[in-house]
Amino acid sequence: MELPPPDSSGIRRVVGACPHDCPDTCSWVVTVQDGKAVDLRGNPDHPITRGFLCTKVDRYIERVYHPGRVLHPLRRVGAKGAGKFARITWDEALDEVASRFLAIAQGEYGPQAILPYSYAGTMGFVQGQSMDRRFFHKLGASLLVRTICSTAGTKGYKYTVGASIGTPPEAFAAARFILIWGSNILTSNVHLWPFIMEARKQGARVVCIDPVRTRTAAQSDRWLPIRPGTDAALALAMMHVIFAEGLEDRDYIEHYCLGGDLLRERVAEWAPERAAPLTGLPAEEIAALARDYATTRPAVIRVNYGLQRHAGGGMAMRTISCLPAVVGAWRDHGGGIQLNTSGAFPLNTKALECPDLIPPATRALNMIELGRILNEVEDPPVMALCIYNSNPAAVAPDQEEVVRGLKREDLFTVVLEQFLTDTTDYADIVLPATTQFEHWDLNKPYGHYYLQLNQPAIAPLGECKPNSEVFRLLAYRLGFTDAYFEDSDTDLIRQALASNAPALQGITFERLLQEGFARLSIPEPFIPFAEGRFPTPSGKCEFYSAQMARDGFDPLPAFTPPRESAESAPGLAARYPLACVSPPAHYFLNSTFVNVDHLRRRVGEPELLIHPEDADDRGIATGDMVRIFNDRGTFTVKARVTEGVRPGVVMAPGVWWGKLGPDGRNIHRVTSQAVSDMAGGATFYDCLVEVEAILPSPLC
Ligand SMILES: Nc1nc2c(c(=O)[nH]1)N[C@H]1C(S)=C(S)[C@@H](COP(=O)(O)OP(=O)(O)OC[C@H]3O[C@@H](n4cnc5c(=O)[nH]c(N)nc54)[C@H](O)[C@@H]3O)O[C@H]1N2
Ligand SMILES: Nc1nc2c(c(=O)[nH]1)N[C@H]1C(S)=C(S)[C@@H](COP(=O)(O)OP(=O)(O)OC[C@H]3O[C@@H](n4cnc5c(=O)[nH]c(N)nc54)[C@H](O)[C@@H]3O)O[C@H]1N2
Ligand code: SF4
Ligand SMILES: [Mo]
Repeated sequence: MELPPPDSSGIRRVVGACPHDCPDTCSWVVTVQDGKAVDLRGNPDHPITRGFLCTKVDRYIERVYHPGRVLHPLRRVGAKGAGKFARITWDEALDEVASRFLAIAQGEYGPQAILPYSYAGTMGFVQGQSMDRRFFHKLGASLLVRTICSTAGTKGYKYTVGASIGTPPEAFAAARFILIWGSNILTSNVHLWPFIMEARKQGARVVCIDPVRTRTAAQSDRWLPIRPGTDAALALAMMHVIFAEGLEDRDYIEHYCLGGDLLRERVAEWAPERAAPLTGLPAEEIAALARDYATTRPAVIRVNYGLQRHAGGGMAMRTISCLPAVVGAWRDHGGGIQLNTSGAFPLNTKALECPDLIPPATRALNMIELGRILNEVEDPPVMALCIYNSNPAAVAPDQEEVVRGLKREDLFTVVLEQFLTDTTDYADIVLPATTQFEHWDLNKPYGHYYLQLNQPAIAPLGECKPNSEVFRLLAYRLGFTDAYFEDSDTDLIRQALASNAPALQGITFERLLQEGFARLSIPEPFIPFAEGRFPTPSGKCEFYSAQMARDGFDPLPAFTPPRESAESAPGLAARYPLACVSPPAHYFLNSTFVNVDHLRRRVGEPELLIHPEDADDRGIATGDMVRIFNDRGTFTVKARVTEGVRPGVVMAPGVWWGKLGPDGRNIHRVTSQAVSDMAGGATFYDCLVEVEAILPSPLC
């Protein structure tokens, strides 16, 4: 592997990129002495990172050199789930994986009985979506639809705005009204916060809409504790007030939007009094919010994915994303909305993934239905699972079903991992994976407009290999001799950048090697839709979407109640009256970092936040161990009674490793595999539960 040379003192400083699934995609600087990483800090030259990393990745060195790192291949020796392994060589491991894959592919079930399962353990293109895809496409494996995070909201936003493009973070500094909608910025998007602070210094007001008084809500001027899954009703009522009081930007609507009159008619049905009981927010508050939003300029919304993990999540995002066009906020530097910025990066994913290799009629399986896939899918059943960049035994919904599937004796499971997670406990073979310090990658963000190169800083620890290399070696063993399996990691990065798209002009591998990161070639300041030109079919912001009608949706903004709510399922709500959300914990990143002792100590233990009214009804006090349950399952945590959640809502911060919690389980014992309205998205915040105190067993 090529490593950058040391300076005369033997110290090297290597610019890389944080690989984690986070909108900020920080640029970092690793200091290496005698081949060991000794310091890590945020790149001070990067305009978004601005010299600091978050509290989790500040401990990345501890994670890299953690005694729990998997350093050589392992073969299972105990029962599935016991996590007992013996060391084997790479040759033995690769031979076994290759021969099992080959036997399945050539046997009665065929190659579609093999399923890759990966998500965003690393967001890098090389280690996340290149050689792996080539390998599985060539093999003819089943395709995985990667829905666990964001597909419903992304689709809803796309119907309205056209692509995942929005207000740049830097522009938030110019805003005077900032609406934080289902986003815990201080925890999950912390590099946006300094820009919000700058705006505040200039007098901006900050309002936060969240069922939970998060760190971000607590720092905002106003917290609106909405009932989960009802955001579309709030947005419709806001638009009602805006149109009823003539606060809309008629000129913007006329020139740059489609369906203004139809939208006006639709929202006429949505007086705040109708939305109030649904959202749990007083009608006057809704009206006041609408007026503030419509009359303060520039006004910007930071919306995030929490609110789309519900039955109507796609439609909710579609509806909210109409707001900036209704009031003409897109005109202003500092106005608009940000959900995701990744649609602005025209990287050549086709070259990386070689989708042309996919055999015709290959089936696609939805990752959030892993439990169902492993236990119920036939024709062919899944007989081999190859998991990398993901920890499904901890993060996937309906854990009881997931674990039942992973325990199948006839299932061959190989996991590429850095650690022995809840998932590796069920693996037949574990392959040791490098970390971001040890491999090349190219990292695009989803919360800003800079592209980052990750250079390796240290040699791989132990016998670890990058994912890309594992798939190259497996391809070789399966006799795939095509030239595209020979591409090196740096070849792959060059291929990703090979594009005539204007936004990538001037961004080359050589330049990234020199500079570490590069801003897309887009105007400065970037005010994407000041003069319309939306990347929708009509070129306008689509309040009315013919495409939605063709896809079987209401073509106008609408409200779909949560699947598990008094509105949709009164019987269920009577038995399980509490709506349970499980958003990111401050010191973990999904299930990553749970095993880093320093960070786990900061969190303490798995807990459940519950409102005093709900706690009193159940005789629960802070510190009590409680059982959270519904028809899908049950798990144990410690209660914290707080007014920081609204009555009727409980919050269990995610995502603990079950095996590091009190009963070997986590929140996903109660979540469901049901899909959202759009793009098969996850609905694990659409989840009714009951909670009871666990009484100490009587002494006898
Ligand atoms: N520290 C930390 N940072 C992270 C992560 C992490 O695990 N830890 N995860 C990363 C990943 S993968 C992602 S996708 C992003 C996610 O980042 P966020 O989008 O900020 O996280 P979400 O889980 O989407 O939840 C955001 C907020 O939405 C609220 N919420 C839940 N349901 C609703 C609802 O129906 N309506 C409204 N208005 N609010 C609701 C939750 O209470 C939560 O405070 O963060 C990334 N950053
Ligand atoms: N209840 C609840 N559930 C959730 C969420 C929530 O907020 N609440 N968040 C959801 C969301 S938004 C998401 S995105 C998903 C995320 O779910 P996952 O994508 O599974 O993410 P992580 O839990 O971070 O696990 C990633 C794993 O990849 C491994 N890894 C990292 N880098 C590499 C590498 O280079 N090679 C290999 N082989 N492995 C690597 C890490 O060690 C880690 O174990 O979880 C979802 N599940
Ligand atoms: S997790 Fe996010 S905030 Fe933390 S270092 Fe990585 S990109 Fe930056
Ligand atoms: Mo995510």
